[in-house]
Amino acid sequence: MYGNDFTTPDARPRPTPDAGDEPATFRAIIGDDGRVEPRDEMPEGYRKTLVRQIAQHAHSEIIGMQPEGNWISRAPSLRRKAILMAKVQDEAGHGLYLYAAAETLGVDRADLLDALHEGRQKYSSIFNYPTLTWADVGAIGWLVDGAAIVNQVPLCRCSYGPYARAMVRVCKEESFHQRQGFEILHTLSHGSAAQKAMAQDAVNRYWWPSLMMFGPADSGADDSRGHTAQSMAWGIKRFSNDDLRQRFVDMTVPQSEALGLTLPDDAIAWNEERGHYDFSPVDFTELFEVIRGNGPCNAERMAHRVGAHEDGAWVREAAAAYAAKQQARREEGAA
Ligand code: FAQ
Repeated sequence: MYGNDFTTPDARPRPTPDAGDEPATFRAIIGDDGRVEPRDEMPEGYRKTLVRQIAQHAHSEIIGMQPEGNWISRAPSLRRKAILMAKVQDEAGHGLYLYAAAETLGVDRADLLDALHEGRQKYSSIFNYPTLTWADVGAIGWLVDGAAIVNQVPLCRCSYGPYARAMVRVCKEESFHQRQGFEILHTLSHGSAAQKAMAQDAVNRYWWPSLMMFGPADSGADDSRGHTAQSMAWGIKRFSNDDLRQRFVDMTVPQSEALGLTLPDDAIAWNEERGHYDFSPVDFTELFEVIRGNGPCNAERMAHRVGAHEDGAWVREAAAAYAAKQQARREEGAA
């Protein structure tokens, strides 16, 4: 029901990798649908694409702690508070696995964080929307984690080994996250009229931004736009953004019915011929505006992140000094 495990074969045949100046060993691994490991030869473009995507993903996990962290002190019960704390902590852990995966590509996490703080690297658009009510925590779990799962399950088969392996654990945890969101909304939608209205309002506000999470259109007339074609040729992405968005809609519509909530799109209807739900076109102008920094909370999110990083400088310094002391002791002992 939650759609966290799907095994559908790749949606369309992967284009034959462009031979270009790609090392033969790399082409053989990609051709066999194997895993590229850190010490394997790889084209610079492949390495750079992975650094960009994995860093953006890691940044999303840690910035994504903010909208929900905002509700830890106001969760409506001790049980809800404990669950939410565990979830937010999980997101920090996902950031750590992902920064570690990026480091296997020869970059330093301190540099990646600088790039985030200086606006040279992105994070997911979705975390620039506010969490106005407790129901928003439910909507994030159900819709945002739901979208994250649909996007990330195929990444467990990404051609880059360290990223693919990190995704296996991340996806298992996201699956719990989605269930907690669904449960929050289910409780609210079966509560008082005011609670149900709060749940509906949260879904109304989070629906479209969740569809935007999948990225801009990249099929049909937009087939050659963005990074999708090359990333699919390299086995980094397994599906187009549009295919995953459709999969998410197909999974979510029946769940909304189980919740007794509606999705804010009158065009949603089962299309027998296509075997999918139809839905209205996504407003990508809004997505690009949010990516450019003009979403409702971009400035707040970045200010909070940079402040937290500065406040944590003493911890990093203390850890580095301790590691240096331990290293010096080991060297003394060995001498
Ligand atoms: N936001 O050609 P494409 C989570 C950019 S889930 C911002 O399609 P690509 C869990 C893109 O970077 C969220 N920017 O690019 C959680 C590119 O920019 P560039 C994180 C976006 O990379 C839940 C340009 O637009 N998940 O954190 C977005 O092939 C709850 C063209 O786009 C991941 O990062 C966007 N939504 O495909 C945590 C998953 N979409 O470099 C806390 C891994 C696109 O040309 C609470 N990433 N852009 O300037 C991916 O799967 C891919 O990177 C996509 C984008 C699908 C996001």
